Amino acid sequence: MAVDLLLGLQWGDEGKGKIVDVLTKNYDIIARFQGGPNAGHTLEFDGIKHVLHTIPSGIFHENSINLVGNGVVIDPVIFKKELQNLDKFNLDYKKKLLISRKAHLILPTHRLLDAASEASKGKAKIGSTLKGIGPTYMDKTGRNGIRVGDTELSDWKEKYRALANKHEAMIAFYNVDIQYNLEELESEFFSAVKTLKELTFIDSEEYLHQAQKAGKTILAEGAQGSLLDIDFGTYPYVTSSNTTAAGACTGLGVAPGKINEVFGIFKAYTTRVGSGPFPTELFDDYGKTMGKVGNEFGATTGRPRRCGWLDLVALKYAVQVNGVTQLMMMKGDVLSGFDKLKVCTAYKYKGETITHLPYNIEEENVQPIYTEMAGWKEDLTKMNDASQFPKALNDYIDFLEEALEVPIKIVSVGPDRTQTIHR
Ligand code: 2SA
Ligand code: MG
Repeated sequence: MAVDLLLGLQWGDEGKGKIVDVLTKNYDIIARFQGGPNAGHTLEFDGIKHVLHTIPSGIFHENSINLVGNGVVIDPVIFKKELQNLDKFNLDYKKKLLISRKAHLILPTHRLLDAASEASKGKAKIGSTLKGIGPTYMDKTGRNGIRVGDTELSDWKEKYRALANKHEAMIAFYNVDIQYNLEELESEFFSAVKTLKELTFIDSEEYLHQAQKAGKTILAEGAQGSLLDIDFGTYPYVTSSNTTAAGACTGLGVAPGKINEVFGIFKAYTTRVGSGPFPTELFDDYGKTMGKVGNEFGATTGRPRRCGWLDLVALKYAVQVNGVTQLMMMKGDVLSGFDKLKVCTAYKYKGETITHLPYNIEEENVQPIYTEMAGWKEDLTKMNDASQFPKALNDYIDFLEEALEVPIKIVSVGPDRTQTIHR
């Protein structure tokens, strides 16, 4: 049986959580393959809004198994809080949540190192979520990390101590003002590890292999977005994992040939939270309206998101890198009432017009070239069939489909599960 992938095609916050939740009923297993508590996946149903960080977005569906894969980094402290938030839903999550032994742990000192690194960079800071993501992946690739499976070994606390001591020396080396009480942080950490150990740890690649053999359906849920990919994103203003399709292979142990559909999620406009280049960013009333109507605040940190027009050059790049087979457009409803819409279809780059994403998309290098389109006035949020769409919205969708050469199969017209229109 095949594995389907669901990925964000921009700088994150495209609405992946909502779509996973909508699609979950079709899958036996939902698996996260990268990122960690930097993610904020928002789900809304039955009048309740819920934000997940590390736990896969299938947790609210009765029959799906939710797997945290080897490519994910887990902060036991945040994970424990996420579990506590689930308590009110009366889910039997212990049966539905599996953790890969090979997933790496975020230690309290990883979070401190993240803060120290950001503080040392001054204006050049990445604008990280300060969840310790970068330092944890650094220890993973540097072969110093502590994995979930280590906590089952008798000597893991010694390994922990050695690594935390090294981190403390590194924090001192940064020579920035970071206040902390490690004893307190550690007692919270070890108590949270205990809670984590109440869940089932598995050799997840073997589990997924057997599940595929048994004909189970699997959806791999990405976090952040393609333009934050460590290799293909706007480096160094990226996250520290592979957010693109290839990340699902390494983050779950799924063979490339087993990947079937690649669902690419994008917003009808663009947002970015944190630092880094953003060619179509708006500083005018159009951008402010997107932020306000779209409620564009980080789901994890509460930071306001930067907003701008849709960038087709960047989106096309993401479609190609991921091999997207179906597109899903989110938040078209936010654009209702705009007198005009603009879509970036090319860049002016070193005096030339280009339609691919160049090495450096800093402001001084690229200027967006726009195609202007008519806006629509109609409120989309109560619509339940594509036949009700206004002409201007259909024109917008057709224009994008033609440029991206992939069909837009879902148009979301509001945050709720039910506000999802299939085409
Ligand atoms: P990090 O913490 O090391 O991964 O940060 C590196 C960059 O990646 C960006 N990043 C994100 N961008 C959008 N959404 C993310 N998740 C949260 C959300 C973010 C929030 O869903 O809203 O609440 O602020 C996310 N996670 C990481 C980050 O902004 C840096 O640019
Ligand atoms: Mg988010």
